[in-house]
Amino acid sequence: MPILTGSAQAHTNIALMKYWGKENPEENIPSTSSLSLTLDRFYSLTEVSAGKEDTLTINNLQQDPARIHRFLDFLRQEVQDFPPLNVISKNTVPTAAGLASSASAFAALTGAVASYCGWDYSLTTLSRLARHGSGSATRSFYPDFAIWHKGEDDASSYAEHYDTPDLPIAMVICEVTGARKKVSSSDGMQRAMTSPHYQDWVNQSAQQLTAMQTALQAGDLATVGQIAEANALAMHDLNLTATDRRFTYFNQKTLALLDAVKKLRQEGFLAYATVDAGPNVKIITNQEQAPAIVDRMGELVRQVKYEIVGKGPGIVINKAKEVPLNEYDQ
Ligand code: 2P0
Repeated sequence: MPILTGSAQAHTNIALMKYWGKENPEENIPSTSSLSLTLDRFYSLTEVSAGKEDTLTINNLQQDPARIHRFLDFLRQEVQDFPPLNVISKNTVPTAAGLASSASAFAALTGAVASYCGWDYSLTTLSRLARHGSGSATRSFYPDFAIWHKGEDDASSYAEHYDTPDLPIAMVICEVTGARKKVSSSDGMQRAMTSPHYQDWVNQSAQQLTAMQTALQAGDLATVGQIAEANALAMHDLNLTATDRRFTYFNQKTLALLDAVKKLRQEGFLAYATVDAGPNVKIITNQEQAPAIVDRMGELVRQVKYEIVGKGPGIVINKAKEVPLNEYDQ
């Protein structure tokens, strides 16, 4: 007997303007709009088919399905009922090490369910739905740049493609450790919101977003990098100055990498840093300089894995297909 499978592939994204704080935690509505670059190298390829209960397998390992189960139940109530699903995912993103694995994971899962159920929704609708699984997933539906409009309610908080002239942007991922992060993004954001600097962050972020959009339209990658670095450091300042359980994602290597990026700039490189919910640093640069940056960073900070990434594609949602049971590899 054949079984019906739905599948989708979504690439991860790195925010140049961060999402860090929720105006409405129940609905995952953020306090700020954010803007990201979709990456070419890291993605989630997810397949779903009916099972006895919701299960999750990532890279051939069974995982706790609690979080995807909550999200699938949300979709069942919000959109349409569907049976319990076996979710099988291939994930090339270092999981939970601050490389935003939940972004590609929840975008691909939303796409796979849409494929399975035959939903013919727009990407903005799927982006809005994916927001309930993970905020950063809203941005993983689009190629190149995406902007997540914070909105003010469920209907208005979703991401869309952000069109720019063809920019030679590249990133150098400086991977310090593949270890799981200690403070989840949701918990980190909750703590960050207790910082006395929080309202300033929200106000400044709106101004930075406008300036970033101007720089992107002008193809001015130095200004894009400058704003992204300032925005990321302000985000991490919130964690350090939280009045409720202050913390940091930085470790010694993170600090060494940030220093090295500054040094590279003094040496004339186009190099600006951004850091997410983990110790890894991502250097914003252009395609031409990226290989020399890898070489120079390798001299300055050792025992770090350097990888060049570029602009990535939008989500691919496959048509559901019938697979003979004996070919179906679980
Ligand atoms: C971002 N991050 O804009 C920010 C910057 C990490 C640092 O979005 O609670 O896993 O699931 O909505 O999407 C990571 O947070 O958080 C994230 P939830 P998510 O990329």
